[in-house]
Amino acid sequence: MTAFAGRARGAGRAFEREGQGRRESGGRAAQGGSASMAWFFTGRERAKVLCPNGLCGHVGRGAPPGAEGRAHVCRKCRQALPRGSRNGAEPVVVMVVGTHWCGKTSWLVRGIGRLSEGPYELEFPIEGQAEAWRALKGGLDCGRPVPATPAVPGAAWCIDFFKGKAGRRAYVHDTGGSDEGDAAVCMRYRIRGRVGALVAGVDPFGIPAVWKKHGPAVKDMRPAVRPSREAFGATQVSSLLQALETLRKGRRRERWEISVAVVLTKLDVLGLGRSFGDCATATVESVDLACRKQLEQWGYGNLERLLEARFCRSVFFACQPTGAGAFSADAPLVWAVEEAESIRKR
Ligand SMILES: Nc1nc2c(ncn2[C@@H]2O[C@H](COP(=O)(O)OP(=O)(O)OP(=O)(O)O)[C@@H](O)[C@H]2O)c(=O)[nH]1
Ligand SMILES: [Mg+2]
Ligand SMILES: [Zn+2]
Repeated sequence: MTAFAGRARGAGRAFEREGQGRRESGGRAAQGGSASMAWFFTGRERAKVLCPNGLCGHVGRGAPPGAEGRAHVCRKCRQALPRGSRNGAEPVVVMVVGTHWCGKTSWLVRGIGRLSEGPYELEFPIEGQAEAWRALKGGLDCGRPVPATPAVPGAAWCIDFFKGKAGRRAYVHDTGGSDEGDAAVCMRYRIRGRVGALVAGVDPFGIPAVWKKHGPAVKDMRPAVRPSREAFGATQVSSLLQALETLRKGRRRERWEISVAVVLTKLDVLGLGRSFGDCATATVESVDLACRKQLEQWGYGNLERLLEARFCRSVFFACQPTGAGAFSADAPLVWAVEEAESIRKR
C-alpha cells in the first residue's frame, strides 16, 4: 500500500467521525430520506447558503426558483445554488490559481475524474455541472484541449464527495490565468476572502531555465503544449496577498491561515515526470521533496521560500494526466479540501 493510499484511508476515517458528530449534534444534519435539502430547509426556514459565484460571495437564504428554472438562486446575483448536502456539510472553498495556460483546468477536470473513480462517491449538486464536467473530461480523453477560463469570475465547481453518509462539500474556483498578475482583478473574486486552500498550478515551461533547455522542442509539439509565458511565482503571490489583505478587512498578516498545494503540470512532456520518483513506491512526502529539489535545480527555489513565509502550509505535487498514486491528479485536490476543512475548524 502506498502512503497516499494510507493517507486517503485516514481521510476517510476523519469523514466518518465528522459524519457521526453531525448526526449526534442534530443541527442541520440530515435526517432520514429527505436529507438532500438539509442545507436549505430546517423546518420551515431555509438555511443560509454561500453563493458559489466567485464575483458574489453572498451568504443568505436562496430566492425561490424563478419561472425560468427549477434551481434556487442567489438573491444577489441569480446564480443557481447547490442542492443541500446529504449530511448538511458546509462548503470549504478552494481556489485554483496560476498563470495563463499553465494547465489549471485540465488538471482540475482530471482530478475530479480520478476522485470519481473511488474511494469516494462523487456528486455535483449544482444543476448542469455534472454534464459540463463530463463534456470537458470526454474532450480531454479524446485529446481536445479545454476552453480558456474566462477572466471574469464564474461559479465554482461544487462537488460533494462521500464515503457512506459521511462526506464533504467543496467549492472549487477555477480562475482564468491572466487574472493573477493583476491585484485589481484578483479583488473581483470576493469569495477569495473565504478561501481555505489554494491550488497553484506551475507550468515548468514557464520557468526560464526549463524553457531555455526544452523550449525549441516544445514549441512544435503536437498536440500543442501551449507553454505559459511565465510560471506562478513572486508576482502572482504578491497579487494574491494584496487581494487577501483588502478582502479580509485590511488585516495584514505575515502568514495567512491558508494552505497551498503546488501542482507541477505537464510532466508527461519530454518525460519530465521521471525525475520525481517511481509511481509504485512514491509517497506524497517523497514527491513533495523531489519537487522542491527539482525547482531548486531549475532556479525556482524562491517559490518554496515565499510560500512558506506567507502561508501556513504548502505541499508540492507532481501531476501527470495518467498519473497514479502520489502522481494522481486528485491527490492535491483531496489534500487541499482536507486542509481547508481543518483550517476552518481551528
Ligand atoms: N502535454 C500536456 N499538455 C497540457 C497539460 N495540461 C495542459 N496542457 C496544455 O496546456 C494548454 C492549457 O491548458 P489549460 O488547462 O486550459 O490551462 P489553464 O491554466 O486552465 O489556462 P487558462 O484557463 O487560460 O488560464 C492546453 O491547451 C494543453 O494543450 C498536461 O498535463 N500535459
Ligand atoms: Mg483554465
Ligand atoms: Zn450570488
